[in-house]
Amino acid sequence: MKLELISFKLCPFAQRTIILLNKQKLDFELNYINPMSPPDWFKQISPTGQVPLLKADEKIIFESSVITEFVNDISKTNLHPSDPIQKAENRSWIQFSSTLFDDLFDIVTGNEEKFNQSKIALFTKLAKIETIKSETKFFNGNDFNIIDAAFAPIFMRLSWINEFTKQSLSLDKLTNLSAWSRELLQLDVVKNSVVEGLDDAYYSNIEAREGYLSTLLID
Ligand SMILES: N[C@@H](CCC(=O)N[C@@H](CS)C(=O)NCC(=O)O)C(=O)O
Repeated sequence: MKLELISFKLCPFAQRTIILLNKQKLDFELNYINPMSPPDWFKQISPTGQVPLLKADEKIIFESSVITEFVNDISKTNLHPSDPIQKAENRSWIQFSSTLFDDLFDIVTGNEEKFNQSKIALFTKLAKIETIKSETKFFNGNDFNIIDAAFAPIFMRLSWINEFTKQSLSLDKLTNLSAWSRELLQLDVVKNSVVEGLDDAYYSNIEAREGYLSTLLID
């Protein structure tokens, strides 16, 4: 099957799908667009106007959680729990994790008041995940699963923000999440899921947004 992923370099949702495609060692063509000014051909094939979008032969598959499950379905190794309850729980938390990006967007773009509100919202959610995350290496144990691919992009962005500021979004008090984040961010499959220099691009993005977070940047 011919796979082509349409992505955007800064997109955390697309990053999830790249992690899974690489983890499953599938061949795919990777093409970048800017979804804020999409080319006409993309508008014609994308129902939502959003990336990631996967072309599987001529079929169009969209929504990162659907793409990652599809990638898993066509692979030899299963990276989802086989127990239906555990699989459903994983799917619930994957969906929950997507809402963290809304808070992160407001943290990056908002004024001081919005920043503080969104930081509370983000950490309230993270605290909930902390209580259900066991002390195992990855979410479900010692093996990397789809849910790990779903969370890695948020941890990558939090670690960049902490590096660029004086730990303004530190995970230190959330010990299970800190350990999980460290495990994920050292994996090649996670490191190689973004283009080189994306951390600098993310720094520039924070600066360009001119929100409160940009005032916390250290050079
Ligand atoms: N629920 C979607 C969210 C994807 C998404 O928000 N993509 C952003 C880029 S990171 C996008 O394409 N934005 C353009 C738009 O919404 O028009 C998924 O999980 O795939």
